[in-house]
Amino acid sequence: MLKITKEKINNKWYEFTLNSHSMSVSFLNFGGIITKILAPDKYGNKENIVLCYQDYAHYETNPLYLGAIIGRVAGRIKNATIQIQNTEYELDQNESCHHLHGGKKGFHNVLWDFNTFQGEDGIGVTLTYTSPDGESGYPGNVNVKVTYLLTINNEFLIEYEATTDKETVLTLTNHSYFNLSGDLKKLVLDHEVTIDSSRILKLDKDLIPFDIVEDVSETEFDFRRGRLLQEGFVSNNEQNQLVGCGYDHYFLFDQQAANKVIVADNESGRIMKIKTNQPGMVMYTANTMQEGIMLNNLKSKKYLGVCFETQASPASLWLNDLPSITLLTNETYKKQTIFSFDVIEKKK
Ligand code: FUC
Repeated sequence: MLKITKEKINNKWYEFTLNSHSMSVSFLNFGGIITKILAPDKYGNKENIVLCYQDYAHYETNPLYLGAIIGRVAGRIKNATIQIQNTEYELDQNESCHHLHGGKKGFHNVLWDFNTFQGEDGIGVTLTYTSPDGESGYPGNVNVKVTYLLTINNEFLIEYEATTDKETVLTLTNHSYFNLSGDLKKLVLDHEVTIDSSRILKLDKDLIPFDIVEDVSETEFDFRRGRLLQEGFVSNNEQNQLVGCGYDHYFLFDQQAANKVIVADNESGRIMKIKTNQPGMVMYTANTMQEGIMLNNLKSKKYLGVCFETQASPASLWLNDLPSITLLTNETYKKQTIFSFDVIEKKK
């Protein structure tokens, strides 16, 4: 029933596929990049529900950050500068004067060691990487372990663990773009999303959070009772318009619901639920996606996918009252995100 396969790609990487009776997840040991998630629709058709490049060579530069592990710090760090115990560290500036997604040599762009494992209820691969002191400007030698696990219950778990030998900052995520229509049949306009969140971070023109919105009630950011993504694409809300008409915002979870996020595509019947012990996530609806890059069967374009980047926000470095991203030498960073897949109603 459960099976792992491993295939050599372009003579330098491995692509692993975790197979259960009803779905499969494929990924590379380069960047831990998820290349495919095949999940059934309401008729039982298995189709790919994440964006992937047609040509594997594109993962080398990965301009869209497709499917990758993001670190050391996911998101933007203002002026590419951090301060830790009165020492200032200059990070890579890879988006004008700012630092984005761990810099040029972020975790999306390194080769990970791997170990496969197989249990009765699940199979998986543990990816490990040691990020040397000073990499991309960050202090501390950091040992990172990311585990991908597929269970017999159609759950895909991502577990993150990290330790450091010097106080540092760290917040990891995965940058998969989901499109539940299957094989990119349509844009994500009528994906219906529910989020356990009443607070978001407000962005400045460089997409850097500068304030907390304490109550999203009666705005396009209130997803507590479910909302179609397109409502934010056409809205007059200045925050939707600022990011290219859509969402690229950090949502703080309220911790009211077990599922922090629920995503449904009525036509295919696919439904994805997300549970996590992360305090929030960035929802990015590919508003500013570079267009024209060949994906599996069509070219990249705006609104072709949606990312749910569960993480703590780097804005905690300059805004009060947000969960910290500091990692101390006597701590182990331990986070988990579980994606579970189902269909709304099975059809014959
Ligand atoms: C997301 C966004 C960014 C960026 C990137 C590719 O995490 O927050 O704006 O475009 O992904």
